[in-house]
Amino acid sequence: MINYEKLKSVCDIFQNKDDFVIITHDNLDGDAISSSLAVFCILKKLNKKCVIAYESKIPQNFNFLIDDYFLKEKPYVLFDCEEFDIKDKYVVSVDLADKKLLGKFLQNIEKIDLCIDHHRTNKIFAEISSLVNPLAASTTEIIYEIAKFLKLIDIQIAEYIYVGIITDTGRFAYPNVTEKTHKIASDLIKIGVRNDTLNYKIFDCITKNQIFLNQLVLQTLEFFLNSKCAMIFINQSMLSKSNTSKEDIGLFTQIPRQIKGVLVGATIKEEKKNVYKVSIRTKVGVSAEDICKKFGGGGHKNAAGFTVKGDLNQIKQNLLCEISAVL
Ligand SMILES: [Mn+2]
Repeated sequence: MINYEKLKSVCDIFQNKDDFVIITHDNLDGDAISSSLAVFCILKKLNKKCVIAYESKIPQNFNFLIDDYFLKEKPYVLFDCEEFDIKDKYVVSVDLADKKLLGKFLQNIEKIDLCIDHHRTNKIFAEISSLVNPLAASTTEIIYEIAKFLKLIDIQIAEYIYVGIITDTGRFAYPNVTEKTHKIASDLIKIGVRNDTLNYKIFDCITKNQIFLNQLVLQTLEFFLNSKCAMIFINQSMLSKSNTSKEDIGLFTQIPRQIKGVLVGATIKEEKKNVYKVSIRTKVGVSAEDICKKFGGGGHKNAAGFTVKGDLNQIKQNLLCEISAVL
C-alpha cells in the first residue's frame, strides 16, 4: 500500500514547486522512459516548467512514445553537463535506486530533491522527500497513484503507465505482478490504452539488424554449473558488424533464462575495453539481486545488474563463483 501522507506530499510538491528536471537511471528501460515521460506530462498539465535529462538515446522500440505533438514540447535533453545547467532546478528522480546508476555526467549531481521509485534496494529515499513502494511492480504504478490523486490521467499518461508495467513485469509474467497491477491495468484499458498495439511495438517488432545481432550473440552461448547457468556475451565488434547499438541489446537479456533447466541467465556486455555490464536474470527462488550486490550492483529479485572492470575470463570465474553460491 502506498502511504497516503507521502502521496499527498509529493502531489503538493508537484503543485507548489516549479522548474523541474526529471532524471532516471542510465541504460534506459521501458519503466525509466515511461516514468519520466508520465511525470513530464503531469507537470506540463500543472503548467510547470520541466525537462527530462537522459544520458543516452531512447532505444528504438520506445521511440514511438515521443509522438509528433509531444516533440514540440521538447520533453527531454540529452544531458551534457556543459550545455545543460541543473543547478537551481527541482530534481525529481524516477525508477532510480542508487546514484551510481546514473550516467557519467549526472553521477556528480549534488542533490536530488524528490525520489519516486519501486526498488527494494533504494538508497536515496532516506535522505530526502520520497515515494518508494517496493510492492509496486513498476515505478509507473506509483505514478498512476499520483496522476489519479491529481485527477490528471489522460490517454497519453495512461499509455506511459501501461508501458512501464508491461516492460517491468515481462507482460504480466514475473512474480512482481500483484492483484493491484491488474487492477491498474484494467483501469488503463478502460481509459483507452491499446494493449495490442503497445505490446506489438515494444516486443514483437524486431529489426533485421537486431536479429542479425541475435545470431552473433547466440554463438557465444555457454552453459555452466550443470546447465543451471547460461551465459551470453556481446562485444563492440558484434554491434558494428550488425549495425546496431547498445540500446538494441535489451531484448536479448531474457534469452538465457528462458532455457529449460536454467536457473540463472547472464548477459555480459562489453562497454569498452575491460569494462563490462552484466545483466542477471533468474527463475523464481534464486535472487539476481543477491548475486549482483556482491559486485556493487542491484535491481530486483529476478532481474538485476552491475558494471565491472577487469579481465573477461576472471570476471566470468568470479561471477560463476557467486552464482554457484546461491544455487
Ligand atoms: Mn522499474
